[in-house]
Amino acid sequence: DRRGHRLTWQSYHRLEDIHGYLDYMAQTYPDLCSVRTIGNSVQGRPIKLLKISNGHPGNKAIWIDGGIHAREWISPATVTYIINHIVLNYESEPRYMNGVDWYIAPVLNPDGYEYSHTTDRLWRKNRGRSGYCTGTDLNRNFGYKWGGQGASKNPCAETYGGSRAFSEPETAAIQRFITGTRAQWKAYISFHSYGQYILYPWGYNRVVPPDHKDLETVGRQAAAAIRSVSGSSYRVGPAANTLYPAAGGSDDWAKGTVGIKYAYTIELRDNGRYGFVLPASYIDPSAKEALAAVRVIAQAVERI
Ligand code: ING
Ligand code: ZN
Repeated sequence: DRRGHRLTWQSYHRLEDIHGYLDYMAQTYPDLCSVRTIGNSVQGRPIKLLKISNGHPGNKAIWIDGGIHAREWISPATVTYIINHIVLNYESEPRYMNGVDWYIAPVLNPDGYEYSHTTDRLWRKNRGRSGYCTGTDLNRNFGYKWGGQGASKNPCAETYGGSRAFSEPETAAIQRFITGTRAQWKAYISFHSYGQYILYPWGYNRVVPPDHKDLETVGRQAAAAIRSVSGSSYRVGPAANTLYPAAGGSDDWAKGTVGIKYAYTIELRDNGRYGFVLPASYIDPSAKEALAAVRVIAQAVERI
């Protein structure tokens, strides 16, 4: 068994430290935390998820993920920071935070994440082989409007959507877990970088869902909360209109197929100065502002 863990929020860590931390949290706070492997990557690495719950039967469920894209290191660092905050401050948090079953997966693309540490810092996709090229863009591999605009059919492209929806074990694991877990899913938050955006569906096309006003309102409240904790500005809007059209993204699937109301992709820091290679000194401020956004979404979930 594990005494302690090696994770900090002063530097970026390898997968082993992040997974060791999740195991440590489950061992140290067994009444609150449980860890589960929801599947394995192409190369056989576990995809781990921490559930944080007080076990009350009426709880709403919120999904948070990070590390869909290998090079976006600020994402797993932010997601583990959020875990740490929720668990260590559990008793003093308001009901909108502990009336939630949190399902949090910090590294959805463990092979790519490790590859970005060992070999190619700017690797984005997973590590599945497709003929002459390697990697599927996991954020083009989800099954709502799969294969549309902004996803490539060329296996060598950075935005290759895969041979079919959920062709990759990493996305298939998420699909299986979310659709197979009896939970009152109300929010789905996927952390990426960079650019400082709070995006909501649709990504596949320049149209918006019927309740887009609710997503816009909560998104703006989240951006305002971020501004008040750090002064950073985040733009809010539907993904295809605000950034670019991209079919097969996780938030489109969460909303379009599963019906999770508050589905967001949050693009963390920065605005392009460092881009994906954000220095570790930014983990703390970036994670603090992301936590402010998560709080706002949790308050919206409480009101549903
Ligand atoms: N950006 C996202 C990407 O997958 C995105 C933008 C968000 C697309 C939501 C589709 C839906 O391209 C990064 N930085 O990965
Ligand atoms: Zn990304």
